[in-house]
Amino acid sequence: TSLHGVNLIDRLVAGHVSAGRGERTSYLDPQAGEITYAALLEAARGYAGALRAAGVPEGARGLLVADDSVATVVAVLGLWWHGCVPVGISPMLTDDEVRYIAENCAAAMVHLDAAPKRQRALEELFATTTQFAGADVRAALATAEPGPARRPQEAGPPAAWSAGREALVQYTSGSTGMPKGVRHSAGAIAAMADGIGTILALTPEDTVLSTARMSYGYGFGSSVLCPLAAGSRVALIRGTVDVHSLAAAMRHHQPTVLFSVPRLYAALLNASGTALASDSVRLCVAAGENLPASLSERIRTAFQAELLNGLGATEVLHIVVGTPPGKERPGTFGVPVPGITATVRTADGTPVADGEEGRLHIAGPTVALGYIGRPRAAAATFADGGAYTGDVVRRAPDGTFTHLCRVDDLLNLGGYKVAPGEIENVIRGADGVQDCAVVGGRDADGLEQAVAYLVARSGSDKAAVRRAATAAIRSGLAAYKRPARLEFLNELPTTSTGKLAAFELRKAAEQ
Ligand code: 3SK
Repeated sequence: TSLHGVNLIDRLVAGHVSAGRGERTSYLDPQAGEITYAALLEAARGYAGALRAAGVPEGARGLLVADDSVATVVAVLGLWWHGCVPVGISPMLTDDEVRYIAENCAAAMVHLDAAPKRQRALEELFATTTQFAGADVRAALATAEPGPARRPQEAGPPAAWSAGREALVQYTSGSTGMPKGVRHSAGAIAAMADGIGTILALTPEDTVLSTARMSYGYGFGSSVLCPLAAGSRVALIRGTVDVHSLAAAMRHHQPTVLFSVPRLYAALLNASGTALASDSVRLCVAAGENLPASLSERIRTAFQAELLNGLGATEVLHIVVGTPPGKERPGTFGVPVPGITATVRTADGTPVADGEEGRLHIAGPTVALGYIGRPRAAAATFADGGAYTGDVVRRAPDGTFTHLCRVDDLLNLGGYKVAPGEIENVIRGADGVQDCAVVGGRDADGLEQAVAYLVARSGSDKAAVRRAATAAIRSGLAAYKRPARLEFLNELPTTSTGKLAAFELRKAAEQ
């Protein structure tokens, strides 16, 4: 990577075309079919031209409220081509969250690509904003005809990015308040290939399948940045992935590299035992949440493949600590990837000795530029020459890192960081609920799950309160945020100072 300039289009797409790999498949999309690198490049050019024709200024941010689709990748590449900053978020977010993010990042345009009902709601939400639609991109890919999202003749040459310039924004949830917009530099994107990229060692022969969604840091790296940098093929699954859609996609695409979260590996193994839908996988990547040692052994046995257990954070772009293939250490996250320095520090930033616990601090080229606004949160996270990931860890004398817990009280539910307060607020709104506290417990695979403790109003019927709480949870929370268990207590335990004794609930929830 030159310190001065990064041509993102060249690195991720055009370079493969000029190296004679233009006819190789870039994406296998359930709706658009098989798209070559050459077609991806032309679609990105068309999208960039359409942005220019619509008057979207260079340097502006563009908001993508979009499912995983080759059209979403085209939008990202088109924005980069035109010198704009993609901001990808999930259509599963609530209208309030989407509205907040659009304002927070000052989006100059939106690209919408969701299931039909959600798509209509989003189009109404953004009635006064310049809109692009995923369906138009797919239509243009199918026909190669100019359409609303395709004006190749209008595009200039792909923008040159200086390494330190903001090129990508990803939103991450906090324990309080609205999500924070993490600002990534073009240099960080380019540096991924020399960090986690060297461990993954993807090649043009690989077929990548990721259950992590592109609208989150893990998924964007696994379905866009890492495979495009290597010229690999990516098989996409649209919408939320469950064990059935994963098994079907594995059967159909025979991936060589699988990116997923421990929760889905567990669900797949629990559903199929060792009779997996595919024996094509050479590398399993597990990240997003802690991988218990027992589950890691089960994955290795079932897949008969290498296993990379990685720890990443949106603030550092992708996986920064991981178990290199061939050097598995079940129950640990392994060692820093090349180019990354990971240290364990006290609350005031002093490094601690091996064996002691502390906050994980990451320094290296993939550390983000900061947050959009939020100066206090930014000062707490981006400090001491790098970033704190929010994880409490310990480093052993052999250099391997073990995860202990989060610094904040965020729950990690299958890689999604969820604030207990958000779940509590929804449950408190249900008829007959007097109070509620949500803590993390463990499921049978040792993975974190949300457990809600409820106090019913006196005189109310607990069965009716349970029904009301369940209904409120169904209508008020995305599926991944829903508690696995609802338990009734006569009152919530408190400390001597009258605060919630969350540790008592956590202990109970572990059982
Ligand atoms: O664990 C995460 O949240 C994460 C975030 C960004 C990139 C990669 C990972 C695993």
